[in-house]
Amino acid sequence: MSSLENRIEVLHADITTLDVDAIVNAANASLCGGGGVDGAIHRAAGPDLLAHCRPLGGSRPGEVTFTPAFDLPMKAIHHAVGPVWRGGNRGEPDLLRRCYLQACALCAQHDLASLAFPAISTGAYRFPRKQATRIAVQAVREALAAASQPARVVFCCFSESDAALYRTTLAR
Ligand code: AR6
Repeated sequence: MSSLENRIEVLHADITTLDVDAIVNAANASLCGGGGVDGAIHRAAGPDLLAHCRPLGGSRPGEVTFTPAFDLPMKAIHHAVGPVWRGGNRGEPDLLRRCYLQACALCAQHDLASLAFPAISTGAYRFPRKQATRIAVQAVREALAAASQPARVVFCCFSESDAALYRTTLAR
């Protein structure tokens, strides 16, 4: 297996356009779509995704739900419900960390070689970006060290400043 850092990549892109086996959605607890990256993923995956998600009955912060990707070219979507930032003393860091760990664990379960993450909770859910990035990098490093799948993880950033923050954090 190649070294840990060779298995991690930072891209500035729309996550729906990536060539990976699975993408992570920054979903809400309803799993029925919303704005931000969730809206973009539901639009690109088509109405069958919502039809599939509705009967699932929702999810909870820190949990990740596996679905097919429907009209998207990936094999799967991992719907992570990140925590809403409420000051940081309500378990937000641990809930965010669990999203990253569980999304990686689903790749091991389903034999998916590559996984792309958006910056979960850092948009509408207002998690501070620097802290969220540190948590994301640390959790992904831990998951990659423990398993051969996913072989490759992409941190998919929607702005160049987010991508720079990930690169700096990874360089530490
Ligand atoms: N590709 C990659 N990243 C994106 C894309 C995209 N197409 N679009 C936005 N981002 P957010 P949250 C980035 O708000 O904070 C939704 O309404 C964005 O710039 O999408 O976890 C859900 O339904 C930011 O860096 O997710 C929930 O109700 C990051 O994705 C709520 O928002 C996350 O921003 C979840 O809030």
